[in-house]
Amino acid sequence: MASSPPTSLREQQHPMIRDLANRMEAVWQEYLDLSPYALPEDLGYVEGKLEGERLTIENHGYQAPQFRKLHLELARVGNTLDILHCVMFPNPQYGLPLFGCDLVGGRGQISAAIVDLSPVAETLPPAYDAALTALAPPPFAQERGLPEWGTIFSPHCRFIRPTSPAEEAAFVQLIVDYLTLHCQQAVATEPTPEVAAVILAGQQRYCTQQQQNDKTRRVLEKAFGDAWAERYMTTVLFDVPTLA
Ligand code: BLA
Repeated sequence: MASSPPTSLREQQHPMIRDLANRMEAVWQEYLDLSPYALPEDLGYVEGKLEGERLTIENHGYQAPQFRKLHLELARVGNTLDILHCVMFPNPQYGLPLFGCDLVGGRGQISAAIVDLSPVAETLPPAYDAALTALAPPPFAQERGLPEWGTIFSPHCRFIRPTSPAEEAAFVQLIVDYLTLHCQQAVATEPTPEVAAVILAGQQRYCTQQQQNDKTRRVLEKAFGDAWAERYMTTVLFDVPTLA
């Protein structure tokens, strides 16, 4: 199943996905001291078949002192489904929330665009709350309701279906604003090893809930089978570290 990428997938993807991928990597490079993160060897670039259409997944992994894993995934099913998935997992010595976003679309229309800074404790650190409130993001025409497993998200979570290129651009900017705020907060945070167990428990809860997203699981199961989907969801998308 593993092979090497022909050309960068993002060049073929929906413009909102391409723009966001480029801008997120630029923010990471601006603020963080990046080094490569090794994904399981056979899972960096993968191809499968979903209902006769080719599913291509391209993973980008980095780490930084504040983050044990920065994961940006681009995926495409034939010409029908385009996906950008990103989660930033802090090192457990840092009392930081989880940044996550997902763009899902097909046939030229993004149907789901979600971003959040999700707390690993009861609430977000106060500096985050204040800064996210101050962003005062614009209203979007179609707000979407969160699924049942979405209890992990903060009150600042935004989930929409963009209705125009202007809304797509505004939501990309909102994601970049959340990401920039997060990187600025992260580099200003000192490690506090005594919080590691609590932070890990919070990350564990986040991953357990995300693994219940049947829409993601179904796409992966149909292309690669149940066992592969389970391994992918628990080792690449939402793996939980143990205390070293
Ligand atoms: C929704 N995710 C979806 C949908 C699909 C995927 C097909 C349905 C689209 C829609 O309802 O319009 C598929 N997403 C994938 C796949 C991958 C992926 C295959 O990332 C990766 C290979 N999902 C995340 C993260 C968040 C997230 C980090 O991976 C949030 C921070 C959220 N995706 C999310 C939510 C939904 C969704 C909340 C809507 C689920 C629902 O309405 O039931």
